[in-house]
Amino acid sequence: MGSFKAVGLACLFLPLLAAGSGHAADPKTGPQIGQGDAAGCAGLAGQSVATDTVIQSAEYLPQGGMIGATRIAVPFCRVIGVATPTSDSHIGFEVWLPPVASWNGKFQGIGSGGSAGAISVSQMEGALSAGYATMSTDNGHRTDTSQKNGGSEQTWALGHPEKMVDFAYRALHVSTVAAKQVVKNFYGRSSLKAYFVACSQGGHHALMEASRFPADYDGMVAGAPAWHWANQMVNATWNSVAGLKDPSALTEKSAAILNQAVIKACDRLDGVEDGLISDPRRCQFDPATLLCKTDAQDCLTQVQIDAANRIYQGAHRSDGTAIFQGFPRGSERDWWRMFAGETPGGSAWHFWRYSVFQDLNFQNVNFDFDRDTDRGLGARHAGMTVAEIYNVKPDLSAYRARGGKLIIYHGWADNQVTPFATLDFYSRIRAREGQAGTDGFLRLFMMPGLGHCQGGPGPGNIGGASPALSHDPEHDVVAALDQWVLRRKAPGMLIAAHLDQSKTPDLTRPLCAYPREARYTGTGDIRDAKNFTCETPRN
Ligand SMILES: [Ca+2]
Repeated sequence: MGSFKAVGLACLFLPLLAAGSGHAADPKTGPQIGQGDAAGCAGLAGQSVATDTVIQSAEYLPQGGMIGATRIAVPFCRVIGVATPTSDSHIGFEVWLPPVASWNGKFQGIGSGGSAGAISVSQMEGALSAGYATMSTDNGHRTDTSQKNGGSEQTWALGHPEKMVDFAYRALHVSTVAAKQVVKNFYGRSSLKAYFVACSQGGHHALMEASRFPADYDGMVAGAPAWHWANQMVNATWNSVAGLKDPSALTEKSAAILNQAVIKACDRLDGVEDGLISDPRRCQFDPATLLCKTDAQDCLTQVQIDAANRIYQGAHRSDGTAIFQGFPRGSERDWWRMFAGETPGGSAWHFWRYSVFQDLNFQNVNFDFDRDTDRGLGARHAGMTVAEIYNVKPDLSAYRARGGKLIIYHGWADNQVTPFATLDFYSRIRAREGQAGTDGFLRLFMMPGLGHCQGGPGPGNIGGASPALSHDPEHDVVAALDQWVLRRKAPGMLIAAHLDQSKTPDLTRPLCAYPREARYTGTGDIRDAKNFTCETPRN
């Protein structure tokens, strides 16, 4: 019964694909890829596709080609546009359109990372190759690559409050509206469904869209969503202060020593000795046990122990009240990349100086967590507080009501966006919608041993930010979302892979929809997903 229904639905969409195409190939003679497409593409140039939004150029590339450092191996129409919703705005975006005959009928928006400021070319290539019409925006600014902190830099925000709003949520919305119109103009009909696929800053933007503009997308994949972004900037500053005061507080070596000790202490808590901690909330390792004694090797100084505890605990006021969640045990390995060095804190390094306080003399090392937290989150730009601009309101009821589906995933070993913030978001949605209401539109996958969006010892390849083993709904999170939206089959489990240095899979493991987790059956290879089942944890 279930499979019959699915097949029936799938067939329903096929006639639409052929019948709705504006300049489709003659089905009797087969696809004539390129002819109508080239003309249709050229015709987009100069069009006004939305309020204050124009297409600057449109070029048909019959052989694909190099875009930046990314090779595109399929033909497509490359559309470049700009939106200027305010006099201070300059939002660049690109839309890539497959030839009519190879379009899958759907649209996929692609997100960005860090402080954005660039078109996400390589992920657009993935969506295009899968047959999607796809879009990415620069979020209203271009990264100044001469800055030492690269894609985290925010010099563009100095004196440009509206650009902060563009970056926070407006650029993605106006780019999405424009791109959907481009799709309609090129193919002669609207896309069947619109998806947004993103991780990190893009995950933040996904939840912004779902809460502020619920009509824009039918389905979203939000990895490691930095949803509480302004508060997260406080926390990233908190985590950086120890190293700013004393560079020995957090080093590559100290992070590795701590990480190895944590894994050793907590690996077996999930019943499988595999170097992964299934749920770090069960791990209580105390870094003080690593305090250096005379002649000791692989130990930590008191300064290093204090810095680690600071990161575990999260930002606090002097009276002990929490400002933000800390990081889990098991996430230590790459802490030093994020919270030490010349420009620690990722986006937080520039956030206070260039964006929030607009004060080039402000030093993060002097951030007063009692005074500057409120002063910063409450600072007003473009008629709003910084918290209002950047933090997502955890209310997705309108998105749920319009039938939108959302898959969130987060690595338990993330060193940039704490997975505890995602659990906080999930619990706020569940408090509003109940468990059944939440399950009807939101699935969360917590991923043991995955770093920030990709990398780490755990199985993290599920599509989106990290290539999937195969593009079916069991292995590819975008295919799982597509199946959920089109066929009402919610993903209860995904099979994730870990790739070795030669890109060969050396571990597969089920990811289970939260709160379930993968449990070893007790027999067979612990690196093979088939020997695990999804179970509700006992504790
Ligand atoms: Ca384990």
